[in-house]
Amino acid sequence: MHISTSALLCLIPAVLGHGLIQSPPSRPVGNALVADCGTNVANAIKSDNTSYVEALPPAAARDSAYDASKCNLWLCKGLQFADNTANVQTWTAGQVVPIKVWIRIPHEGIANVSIVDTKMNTIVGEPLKVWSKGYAPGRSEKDVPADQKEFSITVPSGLEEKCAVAGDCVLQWWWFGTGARQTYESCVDFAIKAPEVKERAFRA
Ligand SMILES: *[C@@H]1O[C@H](CO)[C@@H](O)[C@H](O)[C@H]1NC(C)=O
Ligand SMILES: *[C@@H]1O[C@H](CO)[C@@H](O)[C@H](O)[C@H]1NC(C)=O
Ligand SMILES: [Cu+2]
Repeated sequence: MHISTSALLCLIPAVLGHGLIQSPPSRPVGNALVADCGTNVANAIKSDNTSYVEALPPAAARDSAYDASKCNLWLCKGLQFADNTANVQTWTAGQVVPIKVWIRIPHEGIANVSIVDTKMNTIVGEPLKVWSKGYAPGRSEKDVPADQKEFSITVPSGLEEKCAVAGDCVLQWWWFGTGARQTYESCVDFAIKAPEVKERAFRA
């Protein structure tokens, strides 16, 4: 009875938990999250930072500090760039970036890794990675295929302006467990550096 077991697992606070990006470092809980999303949301994420997004809107609704204009719970779980400035990655177009995901409790479903424009809240270009089925099957992390936990993305070209400033774009890993009907999100902050101009490529 896989489905009922995992449904039960979701209800036991001690084993709540699902996944996040471990490497590069993903957005953590911090003061900016408390200020923009409120203590209830911050505490919910603190108690299990791998847990699902659907638990957060009810927590926010009971908190007068929650400011929907600054805290989009459906983008990076509301986690804020200001809390992750120490971990900004600098990437160039074409760079291959290894990603490591921690899947604490699997729930089979769909997933993708995309660059999101944080002001517009829209995906920039095509998703860099898509699993249209069969993501995170099984009952424990060891059941999950290795290439769903460790993979790499290639930094697209053409983002030198849009994503030049860290915080304007984010790399978001997004996973939806179709049976559990739960969404997981984890975000890496980065800035795109223009490729180095090759000096003296041409000599007269
Ligand atoms: C998530 O929580 C674990 C366990 O408390 C902690 O070791 C890790 O640093 C946290 N990661 C993030 C991105 O918040
Ligand atoms: C990809 O992720 C976004 C969230 O960033 C989600 O809204 C969308 O449905 C996902 N698309 C696919 C094809 O998985
Ligand atoms: Cu669950």
